[in-house]
Amino acid sequence: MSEYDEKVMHSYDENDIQVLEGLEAVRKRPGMYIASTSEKGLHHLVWEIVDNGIDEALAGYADTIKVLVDKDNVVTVEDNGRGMPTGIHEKTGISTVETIFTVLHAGGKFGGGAYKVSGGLHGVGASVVNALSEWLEVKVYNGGKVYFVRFENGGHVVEPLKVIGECEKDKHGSVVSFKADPTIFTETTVYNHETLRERLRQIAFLNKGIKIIFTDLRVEEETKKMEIYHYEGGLKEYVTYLNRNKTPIHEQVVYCEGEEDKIQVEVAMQYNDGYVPNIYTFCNNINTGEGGTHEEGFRLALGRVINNYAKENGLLKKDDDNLSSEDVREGLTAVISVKHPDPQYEGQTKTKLGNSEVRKIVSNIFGEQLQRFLLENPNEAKIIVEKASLASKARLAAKKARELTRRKSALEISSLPGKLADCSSKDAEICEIYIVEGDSAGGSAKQGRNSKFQAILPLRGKILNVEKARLHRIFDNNEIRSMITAFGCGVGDEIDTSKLRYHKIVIMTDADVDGAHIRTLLLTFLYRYLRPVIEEGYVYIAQPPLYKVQKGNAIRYAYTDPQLDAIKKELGDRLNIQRYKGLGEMNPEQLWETTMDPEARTLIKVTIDDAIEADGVFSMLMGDEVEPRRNFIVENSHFVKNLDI
Ligand code: 28F
Repeated sequence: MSEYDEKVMHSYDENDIQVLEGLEAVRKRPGMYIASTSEKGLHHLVWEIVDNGIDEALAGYADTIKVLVDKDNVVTVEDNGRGMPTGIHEKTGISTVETIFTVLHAGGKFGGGAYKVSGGLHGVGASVVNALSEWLEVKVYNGGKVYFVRFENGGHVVEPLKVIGECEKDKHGSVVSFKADPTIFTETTVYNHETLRERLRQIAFLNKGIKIIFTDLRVEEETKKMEIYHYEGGLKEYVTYLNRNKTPIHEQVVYCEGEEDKIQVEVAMQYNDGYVPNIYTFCNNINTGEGGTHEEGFRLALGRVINNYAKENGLLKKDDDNLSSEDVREGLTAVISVKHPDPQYEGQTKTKLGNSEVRKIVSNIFGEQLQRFLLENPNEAKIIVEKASLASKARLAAKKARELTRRKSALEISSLPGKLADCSSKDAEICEIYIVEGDSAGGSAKQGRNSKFQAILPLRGKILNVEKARLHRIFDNNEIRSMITAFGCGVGDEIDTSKLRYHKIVIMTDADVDGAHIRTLLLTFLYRYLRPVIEEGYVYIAQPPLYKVQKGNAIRYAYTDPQLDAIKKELGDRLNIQRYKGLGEMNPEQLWETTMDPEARTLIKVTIDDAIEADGVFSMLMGDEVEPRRNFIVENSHFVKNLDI
């Protein structure tokens, strides 16, 4: 018996030892209960507690959730609901509050039948948060009393629940504060402000009427310390927000909601003048990134209703081809949210909704209300049908262009782009391809590289902004065709990353604003048409140095300004400092030493943590509005990191 168990025995009877053994299991194998013990897992702790407050609000008893992060990364979550029950729990013999925080899955097992709506995917319960915390405190306000309990070292109660004071008779609610255990979260116990902010705002969009007040005391600027998310319009406002950097082609957001067999359905959508669809789906407030039956139901109804409307109103001739499902989604921003008492998740990442009954329910509810919207708003209806008809025509042209690309890439080696200096190895795992801006930098890279495993593809000038071009123009573009054929993994729906010829795709551009722009264009293209390549971690950004510092024969490179300062301090005076304006200024050896040599270089891996936010950022960077873009570039000198893409 470990010391851990012994301590437990002094204050608990047999049943409770089991309880605490449960929490010890969580500490031994946290990965079984939360995604990981990295930054992502750390944030899971917050979502777990916030979800419980949201559940209380969805049950109709609370309308405000406060989330506070203090300077030491202690998180406090508060709701104004009924307050966790303070009486003795029938099964455990301890207060229900303590039970909730010490019994695994207490919410489900001991629950009073009301289903948990939020969470779903993580939904592991407050006890897991307790188990993984250095300390955790709960306060309950109810009936004019303030109750309090504190746990330490992964869920050991310090003293049972007790009354510590009085409050106004009509005040009620629950407050949970905790400090994540640094011996579990060894990578970091520092919360990411943006991650918290984005998800809390999203939760507010997904649950109309609930007010979420987010305070982060680590933020320096006084006016930015607190933000309130509160959307009476719910998904309608979410769609307006998602289209904020785009140009909508009709004013009103289509909105519908309904319920059937305890399944709640909510849909909002609006077309913009772009070409890519942005359809986001949720079940129980969790983003179902792989889609599923709710999305299928939505697609079915969208195609059916728009085609029927178009035919009945003479916008489409009787023997014209139907508008395809793709056509009616062009430039569509939509959010589909269902709340389901018993969701089943499938797919590689378990983010695909599998419940088959949902397909029909969404299709019926959304279909009926979309039809009514079109009948009541003939102007919007006309705009929508015209957009889809144009898409249909463009689709046929694009098909031809795409077939051309595909046929070319089928012609093996000879079809590889002429500008590509390929590597000699054919082992994709070790192969790298550098996408380099400009011929002169391309020349240096070709001479400086290790040709065994490093291929160089120089691109000429600015590449096409795929956000602003239809498919056939994209596939007509030489730079884009070169990349697709060099990568070898296909594109769009037909992508197969197992065919990728290089497991590192490295974007190497100048360290100035133009370079940043080209990098963004390239990332936008990859994000829109080769997203799995980013998702599976094959895309990197090279970091060329900003300065060369020379003293006598010694040469040092600085990649950032602080680094330059450090080198200056170290080497003293009489330095010769050269600022690199572009890759072209480096000779091949320098380029190899500083940026391409795997032993010495730093590569930044591009990740998509939140594709929804990333989309907004791309649209903003690539869209017509100049002002937000300028602000963004000014505020984010290291923007790739902040972009989180
Ligand atoms: C800061 C996080 O966790 N809020 C919560 C309640 C309210 C009840 C409850 C919670 C019933 C049987 C499990 C009150 N009165 N915020 C929160 N607010 N849990 S968690 O009940 C717990 C379940 O066991 C509550 C009547 N019924 C339920």
